[in-house]
Amino acid sequence: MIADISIIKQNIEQDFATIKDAESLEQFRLKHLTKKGTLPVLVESLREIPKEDKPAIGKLINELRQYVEATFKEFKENLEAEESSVPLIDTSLPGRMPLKGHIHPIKKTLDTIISIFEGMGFTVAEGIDIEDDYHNYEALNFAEDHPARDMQDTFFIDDPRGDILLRSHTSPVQIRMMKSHPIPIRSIMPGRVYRNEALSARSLAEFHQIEGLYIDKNVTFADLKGTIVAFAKQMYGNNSQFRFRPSYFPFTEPSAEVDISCYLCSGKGCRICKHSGWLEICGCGMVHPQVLKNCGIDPEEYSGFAFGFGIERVTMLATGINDIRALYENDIRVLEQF
Ligand code: 2NM
Repeated sequence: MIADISIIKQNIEQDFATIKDAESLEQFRLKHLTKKGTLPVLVESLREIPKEDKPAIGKLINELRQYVEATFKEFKENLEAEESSVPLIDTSLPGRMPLKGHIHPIKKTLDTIISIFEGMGFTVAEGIDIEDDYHNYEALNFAEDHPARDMQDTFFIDDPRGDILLRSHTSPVQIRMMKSHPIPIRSIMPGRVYRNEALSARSLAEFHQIEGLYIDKNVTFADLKGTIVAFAKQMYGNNSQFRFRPSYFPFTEPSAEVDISCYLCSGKGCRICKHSGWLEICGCGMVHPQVLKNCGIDPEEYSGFAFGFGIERVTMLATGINDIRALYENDIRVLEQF
């Protein structure tokens, strides 16, 4: 019997050596400590031991039981301490950065244009998107039968007054400003405009313009030229070349369109500038005397210039995006490049 106890002790010691986690600890408990386990069975077997041997054997069994129970407790406590000291998060891993939104390229262009003109003393004015024929066309000297008024180009709004429309340019803001604001006026007017055009890589039915207006005594075409060139050099770089070409708008006389030397080929001619070396950037002119009169300003006393850009077009030149629709599809793979 004494030999048996010593073998049992050896077996249990071997099993202690296999305890390495909660699972092996439980295996040990099931095998040796539960009701049918090695230790209780051994204690139970004491009954069958002859009376005279009981004190000695009983002592051995008791010592074994105390040893096993104490050692098991030790294993259990060590494992629990180990488990609670394992951190739940690995602070050495690199962090996962949250997706951060950023400014849309159209808004970025707008902000840049605004800050350049603010630097030259211009204020920012905004108007309304739903206008009437008078402010969008008539006051701007568009003849009654001017093709731009045609249903093809203008989104008319079904309204009993009959002449309500979505503004086709931001010029009505300038008309309202000239009618209500004391002179001098030096403002830029950014905003959304609407034209009933077929959608393509170059044009959308809804886009953004920024127009500018300067009215005072003795404002000349030289002031217009100086202002546009000062703006464009800040926008496109000091080395850019410019040219003013005669043009026609009903609301300015004389009128001009401004080209900048192509940013890609510096004027040598390439695909972007259609081999002309020049890119058109804006339209401008001296405000037509009739428009000043329509707004209650005496053209004998005052003069002024006005200009207009398409913000999408400026953004396309700045970013190299060559399809205007890409600015509206909000494909994150496009947007996150700018
Ligand atoms: C342009 C080009 C040239 C313009 C003129 C006026 C107003 F109201 F003063 F007559 N507003 N906007 C103007 C002139 C706009 O955009 C291409």
